[in-house]
Amino acid sequence: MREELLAFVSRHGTLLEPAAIEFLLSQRDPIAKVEGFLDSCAETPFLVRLEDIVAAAEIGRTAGGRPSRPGPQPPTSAPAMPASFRRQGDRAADNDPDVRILRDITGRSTCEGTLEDFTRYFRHRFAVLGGMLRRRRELAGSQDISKARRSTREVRMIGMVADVRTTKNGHRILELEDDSDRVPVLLPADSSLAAEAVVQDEVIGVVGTVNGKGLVIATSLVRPDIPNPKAFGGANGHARVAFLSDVHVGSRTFLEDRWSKMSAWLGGSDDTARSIRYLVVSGDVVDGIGVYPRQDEELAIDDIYGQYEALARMIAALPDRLRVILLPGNHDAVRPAEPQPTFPASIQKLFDSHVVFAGNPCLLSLEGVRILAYHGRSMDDLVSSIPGMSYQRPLDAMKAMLRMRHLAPIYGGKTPIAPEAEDHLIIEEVPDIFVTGHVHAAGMDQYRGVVLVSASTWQAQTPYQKMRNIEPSPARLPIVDLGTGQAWIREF
Ligand code: D5M
Ligand code: FE
Ligand code: ZN
Repeated sequence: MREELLAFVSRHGTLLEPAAIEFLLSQRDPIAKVEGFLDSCAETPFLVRLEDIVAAAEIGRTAGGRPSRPGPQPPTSAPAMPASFRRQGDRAADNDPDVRILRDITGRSTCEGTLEDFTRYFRHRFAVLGGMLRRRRELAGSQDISKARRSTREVRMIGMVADVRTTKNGHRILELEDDSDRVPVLLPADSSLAAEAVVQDEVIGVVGTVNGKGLVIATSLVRPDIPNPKAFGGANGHARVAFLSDVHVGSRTFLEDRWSKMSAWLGGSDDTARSIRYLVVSGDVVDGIGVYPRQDEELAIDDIYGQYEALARMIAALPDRLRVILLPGNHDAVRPAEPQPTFPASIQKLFDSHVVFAGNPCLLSLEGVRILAYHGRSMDDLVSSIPGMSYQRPLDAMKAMLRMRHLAPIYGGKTPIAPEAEDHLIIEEVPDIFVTGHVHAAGMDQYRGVVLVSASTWQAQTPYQKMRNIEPSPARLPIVDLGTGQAWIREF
C-alpha cells in the first residue's frame, strides 16, 4: 500500500511528509483520503503535511461538506514552507522539464558553532535515527542504557557510538551512549560482528547480554538501514538523466578533449543522447583557488570567476533540451562545512536559465523520481575508518551510508560538518537514486531498490592523487532511465 500511495501522490506532482504517510496508511482507504484532500485544494500543494490533512478533515466535518479552500497556501508563500524544504520551478506539463529542489540547506543555515549548537545537532541526530531504530522489530522493548546495563537478561538498546577500538586479542569494543548513560559493548573476535563496519558517532541498536563486569556482550547489531526494499518510483516517460561530477574546470588536468567528445555526443543524433534531459553535477564543478597548498602551480585559470565563466560557456554549448543541476563540492566557492548551501548570486548570474542551483547534499525530484545527490567528502573518513573500504570502491561506502542512514556519520574527521539545528546529513527519505562524486571513480550498483551512482570525473590524475595512489576513472557518463531505473555507463 505504501508504494501505491507514494506512486499516487507522485503522479499528482506532490509529496507527503513522513508523518502524513504514516497517518494515511493507518486509514481505511489511504488513496481515497489523500485524493479527497487534493481535490479540496485550490492548487496542488508541493508538500502535504499531516496537519493539513487533519485540518481539512476537521473543516470538512464541522462544515458538513467540502471546505472551499483548506490546506496549505500556494507555494509562493515562502514562510509557510517547513524548515529545510524549498521549491524551485512549478509543476511542469508533460514533456516540459520538471526539476524540483526538495531539500537542501540553502537559505536555512542557523548555526553559529556554539556549544549549544553541537548539543542540539547531536540530539537531533540521535532522535531521528534512534526513532528509526525503535520501529525495528529486532529492537522492540529496547531500554535506556542506564537500565539495560543493570539487567541480567537479554538486553536491547539504542545508542550513539562514542568510541570504537580493537583489543590486542582482536575483539572490538564500542562505547555506546544515550541521554541516560554510557556502556562498553564487546563484539567478540570469534563472531562475525567483529568484522562489522562500525564508525564513531553513528547511531546503532545492540542486542546482547551483560556480563558480571558490566560489559555488554553483543549478539547482534541493528542499523537503521532500508528495512523494506522499495520499488523504483519511475516517471511516466523515458527521459534519461546523466551524472557528472568533479569537472574541475580551471585545473591544468581538466580533460577538455574528453569533455568536448561528450558535449558533441549530447548534441548529436544518437537516440540515447537525445533522450537525456537532465544532467546532475555532484560538486567540484571547478578546481577553485587555494583549496590545497601550492594549487596555483596546477591551475590553467587562476581566477575563481574565470573558472565559473568557463564552465558557464561549456554548459551554454550543450543542447537546449538539457537542464543542468549544479551542486557544490569541497573545491567550490561556498562554505566548506557541510551541509553546503548553493552557489552565491555572484556566481549564479554567470549561468543561463538552463542551470538549476542546489546545495550539497540535496534531495531533488526529476519528473517525480527522487534523487539524493551528495558530493561525497565523507568518503575520506569512511575509507580511513572502515577496514576494507577504498577509494576504488565508493559503492561499498555508499551502501554503508544507506545502512547507517547518514551521509557523513563521523564528526571531527576530514569532513567539516556545521552543527545545524537539524542534522541535514541524515538520509531521512529513501531516494530512488543516490549519487556521489569526489573519489573520481565511476560505478553503478543497486542497494535494496535504490540505484547507486558513483559519478566519474573530467580531470586526469593529479600529482596529489599520484602520490596517494589514487587512480581515477575519468570521462565516464553514468545514465539512468527515469521511467525504469535501468542504468548504464558510457565512456568518452
Ligand atoms: O578529491 C579527489 C580525490 O583525492 C578523492 O579520491 C579524494 C582524495 N582526497 C582529496 N582530499 C583528500 C584528503 N584531504 N585526504 C585524503 N584524500 C583526499 P578532490 O576533492 O577532487 O580533491
Ligand atoms: Fe574532486
Ligand atoms: Zn571533492
